[in-house]
Amino acid sequence: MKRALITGITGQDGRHLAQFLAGKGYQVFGLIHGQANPKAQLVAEESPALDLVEGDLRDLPSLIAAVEQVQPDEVYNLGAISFVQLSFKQAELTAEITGLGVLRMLEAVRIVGGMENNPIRFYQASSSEMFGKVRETPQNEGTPFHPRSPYGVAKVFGHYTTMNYREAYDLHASSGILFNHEGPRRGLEFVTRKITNSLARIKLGLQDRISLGNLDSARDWGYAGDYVEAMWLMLQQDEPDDYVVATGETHTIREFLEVAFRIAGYDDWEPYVTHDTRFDRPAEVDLLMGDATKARTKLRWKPKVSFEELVRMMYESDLASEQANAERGLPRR
Ligand code: G4F
Repeated sequence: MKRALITGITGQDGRHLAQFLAGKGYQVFGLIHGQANPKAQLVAEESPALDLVEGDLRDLPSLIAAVEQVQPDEVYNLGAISFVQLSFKQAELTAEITGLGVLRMLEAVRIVGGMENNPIRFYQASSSEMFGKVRETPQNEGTPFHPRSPYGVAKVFGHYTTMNYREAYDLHASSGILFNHEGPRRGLEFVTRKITNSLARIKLGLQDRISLGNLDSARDWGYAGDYVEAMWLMLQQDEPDDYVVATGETHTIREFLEVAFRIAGYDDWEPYVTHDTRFDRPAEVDLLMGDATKARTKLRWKPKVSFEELVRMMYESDLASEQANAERGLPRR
């Protein structure tokens, strides 16, 4: 039985990946930090066979102890401060966790090492935010980086550090440059889930409007459940490498609103949306669109869920859960 250690186990991708790997017959371990982490119960319920191990991306000894305890075949480093807007307010903490956390996890893997004939394989969650002010469209593995946020800068550090450990220590260390990936498990702070959840509440008469920032930026949005398969495929290759994971389609926030409101049975979204400058960013990423040709050809990976199916899935899930909450008499937010 293969053993996998996942950091960021309580996040959207960690939860999807834990279930995906369990389905492949892995024994899955999730790194969890902090006392009485409120999300520990949720992941334990979702993935009953999952083992939680204590450790913190700010604390190298705890990471070494976790890797020693688990003796993983594969480590997936998904842990990060992943909300771009927060990274502007907590830039140092973002550099510490999203950036230096990668270095510490790689050190733990290098120090513990794994069996001589079966060294630990490492996956780094790199991000399309590294392309930032894009130099070309679509973006591929060779497109230069120009990050536009402390989050993007920290991800570039993590990306190059992973590459350096691969070259310097011969680690089987790969990076997935994942474009935006969403789904019903997405946090409510991200724009897609904020829209589908607010829309469900508007439909149920629980809310009047959605306050949003910049509606003109465009993103390449895929389904998170599809993207975790690409992570796993990277670690099954003989050679480590970097891969763009994307749909190749891009849509503005306006288009997302149009599709979501149409699915919910509205002709026009504009009366329900107001602009709030609090959601504007000091520096914006205007357009992301990925070219995943390498992942398609080398990994034989392709996304299964279309943009419209993704929006529908998220809206229907939010409608069902908001309806259930309303029926249970939970207080209005
Ligand atoms: O949903 P977002 O917060 O995602 P963003 O910034 O693209 O980052 C996400 O994807 C990255 C991959 O490219 C990941 F690396 C990262 O961890 C994260 O998962 O914002 C999307 C767009 C932005 O242009 C933002 O300015 O939506 C715009 N937006 C407009 N109004 C808003 C809002 N974003 C948020 N979160 N909230 C708003 O009210």
